[in-house]
Amino acid sequence: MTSNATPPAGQQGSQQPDQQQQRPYQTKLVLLGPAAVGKSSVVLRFVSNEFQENKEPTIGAAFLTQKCRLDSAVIKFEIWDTAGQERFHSLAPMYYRNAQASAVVYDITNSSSFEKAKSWVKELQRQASPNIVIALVGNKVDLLSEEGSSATEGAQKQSEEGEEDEDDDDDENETVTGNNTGSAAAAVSSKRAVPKEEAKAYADEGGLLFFETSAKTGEGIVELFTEIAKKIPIDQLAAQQRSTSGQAGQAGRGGNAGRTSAGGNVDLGAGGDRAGRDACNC
Ligand SMILES: Nc1nc2c(ncn2[C@@H]2O[C@H](COP(=O)(O)OP(=O)(O)OP(=O)(O)O)[C@@H](O)[C@H]2O)c(=O)[nH]1
Ligand SMILES: [Mg+2]
Repeated sequence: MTSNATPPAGQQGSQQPDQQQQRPYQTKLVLLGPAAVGKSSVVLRFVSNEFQENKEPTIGAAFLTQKCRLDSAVIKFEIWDTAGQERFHSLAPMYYRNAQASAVVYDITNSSSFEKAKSWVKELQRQASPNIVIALVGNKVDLLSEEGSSATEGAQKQSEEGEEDEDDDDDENETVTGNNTGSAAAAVSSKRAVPKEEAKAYADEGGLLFFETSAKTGEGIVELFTEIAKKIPIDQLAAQQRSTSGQAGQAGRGGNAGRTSAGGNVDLGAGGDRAGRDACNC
């Protein structure tokens, strides 16, 4: 279920009066990566500071917002959490178009997910905005220290569900869920499959931010979004938002709202109840 989270109490109350008046810079951020690597869980941790062991696969995409307060500015992330199943791949350009930032997520216990993440990075470098900030995110680091955890079972269960979905689509080999199922259950184990140094070297080479995270424990999550926020070129964003304020600005969520309708596959259930939240975990 995505109707999980009640916003943590007290976060909004921590704002200082002068900070409340500071106008946030809207920043479109898209999460990409193969199925079941934890994209939605990373967002859920960031937005609501929660984790679900058995998070269901995203259908289409979900929209959520969260503010991140830096010393110099407040960034309001407008987050598009895309579906990793291969059958949704063709929708992705709708979500990364005009995005200022992207987090490309893989599962550190699944090397195939790292390969797929790299192909998402390539796609972004070819087709997204040239100055997009890209972060490579190796998720599920908690599995390194947990043998036979319930989270492992949860991930496996979700993979099985993902496989059913893919059966409908005759496309089961194209998702990472296929690597996490049945006899390959060991792939979702406590063993690291993607060396940190290798991923970091790849990220450095491509000028990407790099983080290892755990949506389960919260490790690295705030750092991820804070470092992305710091790399957003605020001056450009300000100029852009000034020039469009009389037009697209009136649409609330800006151009995203139009694309949501156009896509027709957006699952707003996960984020709709939080889309207007002002809380900030940064
Ligand atoms: N142990 C552990 N499990 C995680 C972590 N993040 C996600 N999971 C589990 O992995 C499974 C998949 O998580 P999701 O967040 O739905 O993955 P996703 O990438 O959004 O998947 P799609 O929406 O299908 O693309 C769920 O069972 C989560 O509970 C993590 O950091 N650690
Ligand atoms: Mg998801």
